Amino acid sequence: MNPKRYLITSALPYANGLKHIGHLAGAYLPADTYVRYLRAQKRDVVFVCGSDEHGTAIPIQATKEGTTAQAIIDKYHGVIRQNFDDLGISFDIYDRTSSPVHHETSQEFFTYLNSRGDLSVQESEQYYDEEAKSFLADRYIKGTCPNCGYNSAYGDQCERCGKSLSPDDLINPVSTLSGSAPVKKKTKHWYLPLDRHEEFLRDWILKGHAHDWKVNVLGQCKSWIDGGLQPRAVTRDLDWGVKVPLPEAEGKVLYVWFDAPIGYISATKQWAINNQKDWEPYWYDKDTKLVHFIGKDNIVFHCLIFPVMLKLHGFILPDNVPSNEFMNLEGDKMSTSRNWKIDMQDYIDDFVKKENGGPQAVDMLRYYLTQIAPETKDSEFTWKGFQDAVNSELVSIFGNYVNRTFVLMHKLCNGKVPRLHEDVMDDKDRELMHQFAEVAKAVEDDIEHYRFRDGLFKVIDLARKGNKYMQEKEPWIKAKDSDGMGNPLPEAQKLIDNCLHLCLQSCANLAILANPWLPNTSRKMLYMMKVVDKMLDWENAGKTKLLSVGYSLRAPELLFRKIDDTEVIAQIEKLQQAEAKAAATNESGIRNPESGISHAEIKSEIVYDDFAKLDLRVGKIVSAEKVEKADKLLKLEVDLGFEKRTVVSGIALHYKPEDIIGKQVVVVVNLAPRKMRGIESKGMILMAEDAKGKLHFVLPENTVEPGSGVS
Ligand code: B3M
Ligand code: ZN
Repeated sequence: MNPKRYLITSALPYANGLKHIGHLAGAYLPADTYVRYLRAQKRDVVFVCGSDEHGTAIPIQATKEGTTAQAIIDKYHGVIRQNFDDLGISFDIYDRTSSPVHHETSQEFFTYLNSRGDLSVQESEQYYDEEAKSFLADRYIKGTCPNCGYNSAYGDQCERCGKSLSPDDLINPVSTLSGSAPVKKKTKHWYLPLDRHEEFLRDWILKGHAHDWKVNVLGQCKSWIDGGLQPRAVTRDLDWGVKVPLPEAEGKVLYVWFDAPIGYISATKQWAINNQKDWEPYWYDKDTKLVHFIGKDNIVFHCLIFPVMLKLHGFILPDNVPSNEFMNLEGDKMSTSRNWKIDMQDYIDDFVKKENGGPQAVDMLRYYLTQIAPETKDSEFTWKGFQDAVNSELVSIFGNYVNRTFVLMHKLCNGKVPRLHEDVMDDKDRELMHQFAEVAKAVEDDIEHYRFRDGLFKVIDLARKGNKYMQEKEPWIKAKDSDGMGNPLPEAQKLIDNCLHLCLQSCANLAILANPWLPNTSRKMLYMMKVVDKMLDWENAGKTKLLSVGYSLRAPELLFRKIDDTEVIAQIEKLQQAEAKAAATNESGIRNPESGISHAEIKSEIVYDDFAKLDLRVGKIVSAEKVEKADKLLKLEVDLGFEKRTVVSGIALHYKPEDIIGKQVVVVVNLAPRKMRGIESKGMILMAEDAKGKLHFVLPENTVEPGSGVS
């Protein structure tokens, strides 16, 4: 039995900066896919999200940008909301936690729990910055992570290893306000005593949801619960946030992780106000299915802390929390501080807002991000992978199938849906027809169980089967079986009709099935088929007679375009430049207090075996020339003693070709070859980069034989 209604939430992004496609793939795109499916099923669903505008991340960003916290949230709330809109994330409301409704709702929540004795009050010693005269909550304090040794971990979380921390866990803590070492000072705070709810959490999650929650989510919950739950402070000494509604709590606000999830409730209220609906059933009626889509760093808040709050207040609990793992980028973790990321805004500017972009560019990204979704383990975005997914699946399989079907229907069937002649149907026809319902059922099952990657694969596979069927039926060959005047003989025409009738019905099915993932593509197909939106209702999925016989259809339009090699190269260069720029100016890098110079962060620790995999050799540059149409690249010929190799190096802005011939260099010789501007580069030259970004060769002190090893 389906629930009476659905409430779907995506994690509220902090309005402290642009959000990247890793965020999109983690908590927004899967939720949107699910919601589009539910809407097509005509279920009662509300999809809520909004900006998280509290916490220390906001005022810290304001200091960085030399402005106020209010200006920061106004700016990023606007941009993020527009980005989601541009990428087809179809929230019913995108709210914000700075709204009056939210402040009231969170205060009421706090007051309710406090009045019932569900919170405890404790005095404790916390870090305090005497210079800045301020307590150092969460991100106002930094230090070395006890888990991975990263030297810029925050007081609430290590951004490198993802571990949740408290300021007391940090080794060598420093204040990010003044840079000084903090002292300890007494302060009073309100706590949510999670330890009182251990039994409840154990029963509800580890027993109750052992079979329907994802293993990665269950695993994290289990390790938290087994580790012993502690009371969690739900207030902070800060002036940015929702004020604690008690006279004795002057100067304190609710902890951002207390108020942010309540944002789901306030957003629902706001949605109800905007649409003259009741919000209560969505949060009180047990027949509502509440699903939180999040990234893995938010699991503990959504699976342990917020549910305890919800239970105490008498609200319903989430039915599922389908959290994703992380998406890496071109061999490295996505990172905002290192600028190793692709912002939604970047993709929108470089692909969607281009002349050859538009809605189809949106679907191309949605397609690839789903195809590599980190549903069960970390995954990786590469521009080459994006190109392959678009060119060899969307263009060559899906787009091509739909296009061929329409072209042939116009050519061989007068642009009208041909009849199905039962008398000449064969097993292949029946098999394809049978597939519609089969695939529809399987896709439905995948979506209902949050397996969006598998579901999408099945949709593409139906197009693949259609292609194969058409290839076997060869209607263009049958058309040659003619009466001498260019018209196929009646028997041949029947076979042509059957093939194209079934291909067209399968295209209609593809439009319905692809819609949750590729809404723009489905809309375009509707236009080509001259049918209304209603056809996309899920009850039509699997039907064999979606398009009426004799109905004339429009000429085909290409559904997708190919991605060029040059676009891939340009994007990789853009990434590398952005990273280099961040390294030169990075605040989270390592700053030498005497010289004031910042250095890039130290990368994560490796073991000797990782290093030993590198094969470094001394080589000698024997020739050098500029690469056409690439200002930064030189094509070098390097003598390695055992062979001469071509290496393309990004040093053209720093060296003239004629000046470097004869120079000794150190080359990574076992790096996989890579094509740059059509030239295969076999190796990489080591360069030192100074504080101004100028590159210098790394050389042995004395001349050595080419081919000599470096270790
Ligand atoms: N803003 C953290 C994050 O973006 C936080 C999520 C809140 S969801 C209620 O990772
Ligand atoms: Zn760490």
